[in-house]
Amino acid sequence: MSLQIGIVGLPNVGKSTVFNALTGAGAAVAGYPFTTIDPNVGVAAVPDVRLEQLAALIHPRKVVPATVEFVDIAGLVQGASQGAGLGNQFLGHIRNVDAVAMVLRAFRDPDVPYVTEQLDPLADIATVDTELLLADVATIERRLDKIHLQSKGNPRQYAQEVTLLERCLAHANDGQLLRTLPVQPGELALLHDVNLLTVKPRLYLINVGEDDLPEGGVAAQSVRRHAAAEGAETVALCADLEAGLLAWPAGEAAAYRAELGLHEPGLHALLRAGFRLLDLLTFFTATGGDVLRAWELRRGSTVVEAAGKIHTDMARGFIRAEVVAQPDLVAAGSVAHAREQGHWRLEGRDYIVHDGDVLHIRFAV
Ligand SMILES: Nc1nc2c(ncn2[C@@H]2O[C@H](COP(=O)(O)OP(=O)(O)O)[C@@H](O)[C@H]2O)c(=O)[nH]1
Ligand SMILES: [Mg+2]
Repeated sequence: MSLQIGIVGLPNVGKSTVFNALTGAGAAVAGYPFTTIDPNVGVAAVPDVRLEQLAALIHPRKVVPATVEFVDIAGLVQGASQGAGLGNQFLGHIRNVDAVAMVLRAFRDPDVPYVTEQLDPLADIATVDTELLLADVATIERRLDKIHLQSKGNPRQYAQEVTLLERCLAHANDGQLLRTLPVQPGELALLHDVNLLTVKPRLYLINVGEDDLPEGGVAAQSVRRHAAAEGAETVALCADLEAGLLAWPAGEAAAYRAELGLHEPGLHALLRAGFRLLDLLTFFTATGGDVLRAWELRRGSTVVEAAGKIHTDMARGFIRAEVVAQPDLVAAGSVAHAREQGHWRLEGRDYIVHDGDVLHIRFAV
């Protein structure tokens, strides 16, 4: 299953506008495919200049980009952790995604009502986080109660988890996101099983007015400082503008962006940030020169895991991988030249895939 990013935030901040723009962007970017799995889940193509460079070299019949899935999650309201609004449904959706993109309203528009009178993205982050933290506290308490019952005969078995959960509880009760709690690698797996909301990697998507582009103005600055302290990503864009420009001829859209001081669509920066957030890298395959494809893969994966993404038979019957780094292949100008220049290597099953590797898997079944 693909990794998913949940788009969350208060009502009327621009979540659906961003989601729909990501949909449209897929169609507009060189015919890259976008499919909607259900009205709230979409697959967005990740723009990658390396894919275009390879296409210019290989002239494939078809080009398939790497993808990221987005989920448009209903707006959160204060009290969600107690079931207010779509409370439980909202939190359940966040539980199912791998990372969170929190949309923050920094655009002014008297025609679009807002929950507060003043725009204050930091206060909005605090509102959402309070609900997420309350939900996490409830989850941890339930888990501790359960362990308490189960461990009567054998308290030692759960000692490590109990200590960790108590540390989490203290951290969350102190108003701190659990993703900022220092943990050991072994403890991470334990936390993963408990499925807490504030552990998930996070991106702040600051939806600014057109006047505040390209930097995003003071609101964006304060969010960036907040994000840096948390180790979160930030992207500032104007959702309305991004959505609107998709309907423009490419040249005119680019000229208008340039006037605003933007050198690329904000959606591209968002997609790249999402890719980093999910800790993904890209590898490429060119099957018989026919289909050139970019694949997303978790950082640190072996070449056998990469092969398994392409086809389970390739992982099962893996023999060796032929590997060339994308820049070396492009610089060489052809596979034959890359081989002559010694850039084409053979790697065994333990090889850890690098970002930009072009792979050809040798396998037998
Ligand atoms: N002026 C302005 N309006 C926006 C912007 N982004 C979204 N909107 C408008 O705000 C309203 C709510 O947007 P929507 O995406 O449905 O918000 P959601 O409730 O967070 O999903 C819509 O009328 C949008 O057109 C923006 O960047 N600038
Ligand atoms: Mg919406």
